[in-house]
Formats: sequence, structure tokens, C-alpha cells
Amino acid sequence: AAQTGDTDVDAVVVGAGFSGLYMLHRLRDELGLSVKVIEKADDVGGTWYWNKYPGARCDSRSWFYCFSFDEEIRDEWQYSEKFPEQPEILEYQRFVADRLDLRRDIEFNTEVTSAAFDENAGVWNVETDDGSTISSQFFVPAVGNLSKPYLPDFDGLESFGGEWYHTAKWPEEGVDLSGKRVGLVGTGSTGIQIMPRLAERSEHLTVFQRTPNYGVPARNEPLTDEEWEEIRENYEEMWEEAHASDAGLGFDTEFDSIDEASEEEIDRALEEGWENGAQGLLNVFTDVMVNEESNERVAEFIRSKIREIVDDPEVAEKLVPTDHPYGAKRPPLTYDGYYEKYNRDDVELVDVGESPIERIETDGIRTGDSVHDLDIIVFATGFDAVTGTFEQLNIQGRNGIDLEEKWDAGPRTHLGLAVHGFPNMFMVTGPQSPSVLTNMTVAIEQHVEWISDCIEYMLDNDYSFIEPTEEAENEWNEHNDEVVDQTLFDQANSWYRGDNIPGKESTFLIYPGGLIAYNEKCDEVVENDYEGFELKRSIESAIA
Ligand code: NA7
Repeated sequence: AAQTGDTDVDAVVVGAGFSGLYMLHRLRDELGLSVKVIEKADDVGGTWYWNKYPGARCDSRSWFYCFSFDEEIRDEWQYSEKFPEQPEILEYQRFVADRLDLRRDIEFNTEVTSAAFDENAGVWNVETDDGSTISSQFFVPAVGNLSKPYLPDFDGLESFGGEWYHTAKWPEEGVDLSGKRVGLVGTGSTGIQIMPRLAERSEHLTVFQRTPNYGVPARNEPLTDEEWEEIRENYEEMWEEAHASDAGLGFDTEFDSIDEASEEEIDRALEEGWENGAQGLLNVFTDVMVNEESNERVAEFIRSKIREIVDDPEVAEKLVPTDHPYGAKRPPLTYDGYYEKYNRDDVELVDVGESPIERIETDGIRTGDSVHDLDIIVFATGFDAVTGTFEQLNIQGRNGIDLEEKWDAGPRTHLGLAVHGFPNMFMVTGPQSPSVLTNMTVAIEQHVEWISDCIEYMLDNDYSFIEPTEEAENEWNEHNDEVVDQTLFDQANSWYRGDNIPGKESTFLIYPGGLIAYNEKCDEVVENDYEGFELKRSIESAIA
């Protein structure tokens, strides 16, 4: 084996969410490496540890929002609903961690403050907030895509007389909303999930919406034992289908394009999609994200549904999205009657697209001439997504190359897995990989397996260092640009492109070609002996 020798462990993994847990299992239990996972929180769970806000749920169907790699674990777990709620997903990860005895190699309550590659010794030095440094041969940030919360820099927030919370840092003990006038800022997937709970539990709710979104009902429901029996009977094939599908959920689309069907057939498919819930409406036309006409047909259908549900026509018009194509911003699913809640007398919608939030005052939020009096403000204002999560680790590669600087004009990676200048660093669901455009657990399994197979190949062939070439990285970048140019994604200001963060370069952060094309590309690289990567046996040759 070609381990570099003088290191504390063979691999340091950052994060104990889905990615870090499976990475630890593969490297430790399949390859026999020594691994240390460093986790900021006091438990496993990642995204599902932090996002404890009421109504937090996964928009992927539950039987696919878990691991498939271990048949026993797969068949033993049973989610209680079609779309799992946060506490249950957290419970699932705890179950996996215990079953695979993962906790003993996880250092909880510890934050990585920096990670630097020492090109003289050929090792990674990972510093943590307790003042210690761990050295390792491999460095694997498995930090998810949405782990750096974003709070806009509102003037006057410190003068607010009430309480305020960001949804991604919701307190463990919850928030007492009874009798309170609550303000909700943001109507992305998170705002849409929490809104009905806030409406039900508070005295009065004011929703501050900047951009209306295309909410489609999830049609969440409990899953019975009989339904689970049926799932388990077909689980193997279902998983095969999910792994071989573009979004990791095994859906078939109804029509290739808008011209392929009659008006009646399309109406029927749209109605069915709406009634069936889930991501049904994304699957009516194969070309929904590349053909404006197909897209507009779906968008117009959703607008008509919002107008049907919301009683007050003025409120309905504010909720109807017209500024961007369907799916160009992350299309949210709605739960607990989201649009219906706007028919309540104690719910008010404020259009801050028209009249922006000017400042926060002692009594509440000021927009234009009026102050909206509030006791509690809930910020569902999102994340510095995809790149932000990796950049916050302060990663330095060879010769002090800083990852954040390197990505200043947008991320540069090979396959979203590795970065030129950063030997032996592997990212799980990094920028320019399919990640959040797919069902994350499927994307994670593919990535973790690719990474551990690569490390196994290195050990078997006496290689100590691996790094993608600059040329391969440039090609991957160009390919990403080419694919995204064919889509409608550039017609929205979205976190997919970093547009939500002031000063962040606007560039598409995720591989937009789907899992099928992506997996083929990853397999091809392996078949061609890690084409696009340089493999080295000594540090001298690695930094030459
Ligand atoms: P998102 O999707 O980034 O949503 C953030 C929301 O906050 C969105 O409605 C924003 O409006 C709004 N926002 C952000 N800044 C402001 C200011 N300054 N004033 C008013 N409104 C503002 O984050 P989520 O947490 O909902 O979802 C993230 C992902 O998690 C989700 O897509 C799933 O993949 C899971 P905007 O649309 O920018 O006008």
C-alpha cells in the first residue's frame, strides 16, 4: 500500500451527515483505513441536524431518501410518511451510525478552522477550533451544499425589540409562537414549508415575499405497513431505476415536448401531475428545462391553480410567479395547505419585491412608509450555497493556493470531485456535480463509491497522490457552461447560480446535465485509468 506514512490518520472527513457517514463506512470498513470524521454539531445528521424549524421536510420521496448500499439497513428502516419530516431523517442517520458503529470515529463539537496541504511532507494538516491539528493523507470535505446560512445585512436588526431566528439555526427547544405577531422573510422551499406552521401557531403572521415561487402540492401522506411491504417486494428494482435516472428518483416523463401531444392530453397530464403531487409537474415534458414553450405551459397551469386556491384576487396575483420559468429557481413542494393559508384573516402578504425591506426597527420591519409590528421575525433567507459550504473551511492546496480565491470567478473542479492544485482532496457532492438537482442520497452514494474506489485503486497500484490536471478542469468547466447554455436556468436569479449572495459571481454552481450523463462520464474516467487525473508515487513527482 502506498500510504504516506507519517500521518495521524489516513483520511480526515469533514461532516457527519449522509455523505460523511457513508464515506467513513467505506474507507474504514471496506478499505481498512484509519479515518477521523470532524463534526461541528454534537450529533450526526448534517443538514437535518441544523434545520429543525417546524415543517422541515425532504421533498424526495422517503423510500429513496436513505441509503441503498446495505440490504439489511435498507430493509429494516421504515419512514412513516411519503415525505419524511426532519426528526425522522435525523433518527434514520442515528440508526445508521449505530448500526455501522460509526460514532467512535467521529469527533463531535469540533469545527474545522483550516485545512492545508503541506507539499514538503505530502500531507494534509487539518486544524480545528480546539487548537489541535490532525495530519492525513486524504482530505474529504463532506459538508453538503446548504450548510452556510445566509442572513441579509438588514439595517437595524440589532435594534429589534423582539426575538429573531434563522430557520437553519432553529433552537433545539423550539420557539413559543402562541399569542405572537410573527414575520416571515423569504418564500423559498424553507419559507413555504414553515409558513403553514407559523400561521397555525401564531396570533398573526406577516409574510414578506420578494419573488413568488411555483409551489406544487406534495400530497404528503402516511405510509402504511402494507405499502412498505409492497415497496420492499420491489425495492431492488426500484433502487436500480432510481440510480439509473436523471434525478435519482426513477421518474418517467410523459411527453418529450409540447408538440408531441394534444391540448387535452396535456391538460390531463398536468391535472394528474397536480393531483399526484411530488415532482409530478417536472415530469410532464422531458424538455421542460430547455424549451420555453413547454415550460410556459406548465408555468401557466400552476398560476391558474394558485388563482383558484387563493380567494382574494389581489393576494393571488402577488403569489403568482411571472418573472422566471418554472424550475429555474428550485421548485418547492407545498405542505399543509400553503396557498390555502393566505385565505385566513390572520395571515397577511407583503410584497417586498415592490416595496423592499428598508430597515428593521424596535417594533418590526419597515417597508416604504409603513412599519409592520412584530414580536418575532423568522428569516428563511437561504444559504451561501454549494461553494460557500466548502469555502468556509479555509482550504489551501499546494503552494498556498487558496480555494476561495481560486473560485473567485466561480468554482473550478474536475467532475465536482476534485480540484487542480489540491492533491488528495475529494469533495462529496462538490460544485459542478449533479448534487442538489437530484435526490441527494443517490448522488451521495455515487460520489462516495467513486471516491473510495479511486482510493482503493491508488492503494492497489502504489500511488500516493492524485490530482486532476488543469486541462481536465478547464474541459469540465466548458462542458458545464455548454450544457447550462441550453437550459432556461439563466432566466432566474437563483442560489443555483449564487445570485442570492451579494458580490458572489453569477455562475451555475451545479452540473446541469443530470445523473445519467454524469455517471457515464465518471465511469468513463475510471475505465480510462483515471483520465484527467495525475497519479504519482512520491511527493517530489507530485509537486514537480
Ligand atoms: P432560498 O431558496 O434561497 O430562499 C430564500 C428566500 O429569502 C427567497 O424567497 C428570497 O427571495 C428571500 N430573500 C433573501 N434575501 C432577501 C431580502 N433581502 N429581502 C427579502 N427577501 C429575501 O432558501 P431556502 O432555505 O428556502 O431553500 C434552500 C434550499 O434548501 C431549497 O431550495 C431546497 O433545496 C432545500 P428571492 O427569491 O431571492 O427574491
